Amino acid sequence: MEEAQTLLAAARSVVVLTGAGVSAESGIPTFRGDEGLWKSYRPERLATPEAFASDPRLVWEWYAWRRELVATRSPHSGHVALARLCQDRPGVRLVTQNVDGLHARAASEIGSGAAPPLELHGSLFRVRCTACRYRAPHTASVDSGTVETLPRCPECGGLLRPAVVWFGESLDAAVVAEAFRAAEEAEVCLVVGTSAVVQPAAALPLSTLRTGGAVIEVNPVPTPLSQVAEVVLRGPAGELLPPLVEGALA
Ligand code: BJW
Ligand code: ZN
Repeated sequence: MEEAQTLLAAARSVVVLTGAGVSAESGIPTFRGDEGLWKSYRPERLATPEAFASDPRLVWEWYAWRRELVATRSPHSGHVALARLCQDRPGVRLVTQNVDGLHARAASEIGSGAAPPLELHGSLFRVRCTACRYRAPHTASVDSGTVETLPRCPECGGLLRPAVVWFGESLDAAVVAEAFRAAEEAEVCLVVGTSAVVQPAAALPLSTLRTGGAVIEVNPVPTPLSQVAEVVLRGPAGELLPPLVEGALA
């Protein structure tokens, strides 16, 4: 812990990459692992454009369930610690694979004016049209009972879909470019709660390493990144991030 605090305290530029594990202690299931969502739902049935094209009702049902779950949950001490780090240190950029919006909620809870997190995989609370370029925030509840009740585009009447990035889809090029720029400039990449297997997100810490920076990993279990990390903190984000950030900001 001390080594991680010292590294983080000394770094002028930091990129933080988070994954589903950072929200686990808020009661939001991760994807992989024993308790993960993929244990009960096959990714190719739900998180691909092909799945949506073949059964939009089923896919919307899954997303409606996750939206409702997230709406009842709150950011925990780990989210708040990261929000504080971003607030106090202008050189820190937060990049998340999560679609739950909890980092932004934590930032708003503490009144942070820091740049919003870069959301690599989109958001559960935005939609886009499958037929035109319409995109918008969307928090209203979705009736996924039948295809007829699914949300429709106000511009063209096309079917709306969650504005998240599914397997085989490209990420927003501007968001990816900004995330890689931050990772390349960073002296430290703090990686929290990701299995580090999904590309291109998993390559971000490698960019930091390539340009001479160091990786700190926070995860209860080993990942492919563990062997290249300078420091590995084994344990849950909610327990480890508050002392890590407190020490780095002291
Ligand atoms: C805790 C904790 C606690 C628990 N505290 N930690 C072969 C090689 C390389 C790449 C590919 C390949 N074949 C295909 C690809 C490309 C593919 C990919 O990477 N696949 C790999 C699986 C192999 N990538 C893509 O398709 C991406 N697009 C792309 O590459 O475009 C170009 C292209 C186009 C066409 C063809 C090929 C390329 C898009 C990826 C989109 C990912 N989308 C999802 C769903 C988003 C929407 C939704 O949420 O529904 O994003 S999948 C899912 O995985 C979600 C997550 O953001 C993402 C990453 O998961 P994450 O966050 O790491 O979660 P977990 O569950 O895996 O891990 C949780 C971790 O937390 C664990 O380590 C726990 O130990 C830990 N943890 N409790 C701290 N309390
Ligand atoms: Zn439309």
